[in-house]
Amino acid sequence: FLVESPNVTYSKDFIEAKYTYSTVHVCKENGVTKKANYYGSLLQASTVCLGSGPSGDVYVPFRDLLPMVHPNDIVFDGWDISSLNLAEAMKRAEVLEWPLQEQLWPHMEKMKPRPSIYIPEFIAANQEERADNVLRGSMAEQVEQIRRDIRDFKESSGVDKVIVLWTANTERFCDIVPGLNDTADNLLRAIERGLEVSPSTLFAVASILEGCAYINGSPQNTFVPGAVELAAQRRVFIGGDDFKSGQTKLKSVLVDFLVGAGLKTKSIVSYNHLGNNDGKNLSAPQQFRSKEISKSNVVDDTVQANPVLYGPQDKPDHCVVIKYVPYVGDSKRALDEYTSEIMMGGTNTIVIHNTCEDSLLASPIILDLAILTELCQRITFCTEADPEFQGFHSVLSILSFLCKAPLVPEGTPVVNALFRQRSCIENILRACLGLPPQNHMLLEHKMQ
Ligand code: NAI
Ligand code: DG6
Repeated sequence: FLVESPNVTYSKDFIEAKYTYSTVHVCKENGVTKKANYYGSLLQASTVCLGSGPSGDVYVPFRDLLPMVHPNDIVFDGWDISSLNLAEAMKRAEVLEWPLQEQLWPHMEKMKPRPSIYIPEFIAANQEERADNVLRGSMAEQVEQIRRDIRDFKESSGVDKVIVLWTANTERFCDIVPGLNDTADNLLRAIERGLEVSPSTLFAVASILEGCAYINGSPQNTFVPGAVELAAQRRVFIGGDDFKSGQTKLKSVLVDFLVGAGLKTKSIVSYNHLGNNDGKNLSAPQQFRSKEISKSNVVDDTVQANPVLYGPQDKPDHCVVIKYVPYVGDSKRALDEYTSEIMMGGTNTIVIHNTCEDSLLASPIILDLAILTELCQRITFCTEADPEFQGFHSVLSILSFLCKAPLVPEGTPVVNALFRQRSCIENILRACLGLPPQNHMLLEHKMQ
C-alpha cells in the first residue's frame, strides 16, 4: 500500500514521515486529597443563626451552642453475634473504597466485638451463618454478662459515661402481653424465667440497670412498656426508634411542604432496593413488617394537623416496598412517587430517585444521637410553678429529628416534620443560653 499524505514522502531508500506525537503528563496538585469530615451530622456539620450583627446574620456551628462531646473523643466498644474483627467486617461490608480501607485497617483490626445475645427467632433465618460469637447460659446470665461488659468497658477505657446504642439487625415485633412485659417487675421476672424477651430489650434492661442511656436505632418495639417503666424508675434516658436517614427524612420534609402549602397529598409510594446485610435481613417478612410500620407512620401528624384538607378518617394511601438486590450492595436506591390534588381538578405528581450509600448516611446520625443524649444528661430546668430543678423525661423525645418513629412520653405529641424537630433542638439549646427561640419574623427588616 501507499500512504497518500503531505506528511509522507517515499524515496528509493526511505519512507519519511512527519508525525506529531502527543501524550498526557499528569501531576497531582496539592490539596486534592480527600479529608475526613462529619458531613451528615446535624451537630458537627450544620449551623444555626444566632441573631443579627452589624454585618448581617451571624451563624455558628450547632456544636458550638453549648459544650458538647467531640466525636473524636468518643471511645467505641460493642457486641456482635459475628466474630469478625472490625477490619474484616469493614471488608465484608464493601462500603468504603479499598484505599480508605487500607488506611483504616491497622486501627480497625485491633477491635473485636464482644459475644452477644442471639435468639434466632427474632431476626431473619438468613443471618444464622454469621452467628459465631454468641453468649451461652440462661437469659438472666446473659443479661448479667452484658452488664459486666459495660462495667469492664467503663473501667478499662476510663470514659466518664457510657451510652449504649442498638444498631444490630432489625428484629420482629414483640407481642405486648400482660404479666410478661407490661411492667418493669414483670419484665425482670420474665428475664429470670427465660420467657420471650427480645435481645434488643435485654440490652435495654442491662443498660438501664447499669444507669446507661439506651438508644434504639432499629424499628422494632424494643421499648415494651416494662422497659419504659424501668427507665423511668431508674431515671435513665431511653430514645428511638430507627435512624431517620434517607427516604424517610426526605418524606418528613416533602409531605410537610406539600400539606403545609395546601396541596392535598393523596398517594405516597416508596420503593427501596438495597443489597447490604440490612437488606438481606429485611427480606424476611416479619423483619420487613417492623420496618414497614416504622416507615409508614411518618406523615400521620402532618396530615392530622390539616383538617382543611383531610377529614377525620381521611389520609393518603401510603405504600412502602423494600426489596433485596445483592448487586447494588450498600448503594441503596429509593424511588418515591407523591401525588397531590391541586386546584380545579389538577394533579401534581413528584417523582424522586435517590441513590446513596445507606451506611454512610446512618453513621453521623449515630454520633449525633449519642452526643445529644450526653448533653441532655447535663441539662436541668425549673419553672416558677415548680422551682425544683429537674432533668428531661426519661423518654428523650428531643431525639426525634434523628428517628423515623420517635419515641415520646405517653400521651405527648409525636412530631415527624423534620424542621419542627430541628427547631425543637435548636430552641432548647438557645433557651439554655437565655436566647429567645428563632421566630424567623425579621420584623426589623419589614419596617418602613
Ligand atoms: P447490618 O446487618 O450491616 O449490621 C447489623 C449487625 O448486627 C451485623 O453485624 C449482625 O451480625 C449484628 N447483630 C445481629 N443480631 C445481633 C445481636 N443480637 N447482638 C449483636 N449484634 C447483632 O445492618 P446495618 O445496615 O448496620 O443496620 C443496623 C440497623 O440499623 C438495622 O436495624 C437497620 O434497619 C437500622 N437502620 C439502618 C440505617 C442505615 O444504615 N442507613 C438507617 C436506619 C436504620
Ligand atoms: C431499606 O429501607 C432499608 C432500611 O434499613 C433503610 O435503609 C433505613 O431504614 C433507612 O431508611 P430511610 O427511610 O430513612 O432512608
